[in-house]
Amino acid sequence: MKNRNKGLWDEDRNNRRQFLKLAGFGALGLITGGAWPLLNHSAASQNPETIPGAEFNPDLDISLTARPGEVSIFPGDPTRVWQYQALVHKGDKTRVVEIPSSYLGPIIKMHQGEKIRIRFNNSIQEESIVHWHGLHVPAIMDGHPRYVVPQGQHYLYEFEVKNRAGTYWYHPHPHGRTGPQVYKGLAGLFLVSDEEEQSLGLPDGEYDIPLVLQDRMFDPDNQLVYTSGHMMEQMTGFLGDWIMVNGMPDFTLPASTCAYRLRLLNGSNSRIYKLAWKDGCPLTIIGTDGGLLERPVYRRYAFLGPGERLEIWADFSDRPIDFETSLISLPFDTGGMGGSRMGRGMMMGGGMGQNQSLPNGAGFAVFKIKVTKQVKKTRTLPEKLSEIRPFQQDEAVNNFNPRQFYLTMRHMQWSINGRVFQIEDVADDEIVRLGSKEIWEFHNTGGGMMNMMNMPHPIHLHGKQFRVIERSGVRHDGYVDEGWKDTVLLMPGERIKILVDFDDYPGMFLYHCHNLEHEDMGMMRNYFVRKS
Ligand SMILES: [Cu+2]
Repeated sequence: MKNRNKGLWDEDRNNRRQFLKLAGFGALGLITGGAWPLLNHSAASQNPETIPGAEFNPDLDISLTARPGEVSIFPGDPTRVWQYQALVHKGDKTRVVEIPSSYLGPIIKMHQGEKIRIRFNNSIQEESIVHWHGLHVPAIMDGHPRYVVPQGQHYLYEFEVKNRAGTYWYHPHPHGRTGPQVYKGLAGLFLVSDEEEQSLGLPDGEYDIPLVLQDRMFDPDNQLVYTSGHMMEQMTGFLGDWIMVNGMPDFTLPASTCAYRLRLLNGSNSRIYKLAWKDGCPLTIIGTDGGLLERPVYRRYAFLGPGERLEIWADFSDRPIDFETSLISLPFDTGGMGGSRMGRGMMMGGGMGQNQSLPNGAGFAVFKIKVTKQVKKTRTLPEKLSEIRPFQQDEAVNNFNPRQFYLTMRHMQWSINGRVFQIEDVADDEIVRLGSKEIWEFHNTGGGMMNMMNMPHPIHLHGKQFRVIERSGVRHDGYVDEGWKDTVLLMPGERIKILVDFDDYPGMFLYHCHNLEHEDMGMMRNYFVRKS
């Protein structure tokens, strides 16, 4: 079966390449099993120069299938989920790491400069496409919703991993259905290493722990409940009452008496975590979305919005056996709806539904760490982690006139500059020039209605890592804006200026709120990187 499939794949690929060549396109991004439904609006914007051609020779060649499955999460009935499942066709099999008994997809591990081919197969009953969150890839490889493929069809990804070492991830990106698809289990980590990182001697192997934080809700039969049918729930975003770590409830990390690198991803649909150690010790933060910071930073607590990552150095070398601690999420005020301050269902006739049983901003334990093993392994936290060039704000072509984006509610719909997502729509003020650096300023102005509609929005840019140059209107601390970012959390009233370098890869990319229910509602727009 496997071989037969592979044969079909190769044949299909060759046919399509041939077809595209005839059609005047240099290479292939999309494979469909039958017709070519997306040619009209996808191939036309492909740029042959930025797409690997037929000579593409991957270091790792895998299939990644989204399909229905079952996992045992609680005693009793297994939970029906959707999962990514991988099969290695070529390359080192240890680069694809399954998380045992988790709905999460496998962890894909790549080194900077390596090439990867991913044959995405869609075996769920609705359209889907995969986005590589944080990775710097050509537009056609980025998983834009216009490239969705229906059940039974495929999409071929081929790209070189250009990113710095860091914790990236992948998840579906079909318009209007990202929230439910991620919620059902479709997500996985994509870890990148590079030489700079490897020279540091950071904790590795069993001391390098990925931790995907998500919240879920279950019915009495252990089945996932997704409560976003109600408009108010769509407005706030889904909030579950079970905190899952790597797909498991009540998670405890058994630790040894040594230093750990904890890689945290907020893979929740809309929950924000205000992370802290239970004992009040500061967090030692060594990395964010786009990899290691220049130097470790220390915070009493740190926000982690949906889509964001934080890497923490945690050293248990002077702890006794049986020592226990927890990473907790502290209570905080979200400044309006969906917050801990606002009563559940207040003014909304109780219509907020059950998803407010653990509101955004509530405090809870995320996971426990228990020291169970004595080891002699001394690691010293490096004083310097990486080389990060200070940003030069005046290099931006619009230094004195940043591009403005207002996050507002319009006709009971979240929008950006009053616009909602249209699959092909790019406004004049959403076109940037290839090779330019720009400052983009986002304003979380709120939704009016006496601040009832004020909500945090984690803003994510596709295809790019950027630098945060200024955050204002701030009523919270605990942001980690250092280093390279692809997602930034804006609390109500806040403004953020970021510096983006559109140095390569022309074409259409997305920017959007990573509260997945907001995104599905249309709080997402295209931006277009134009050549010349
Ligand atoms: Cu939002």
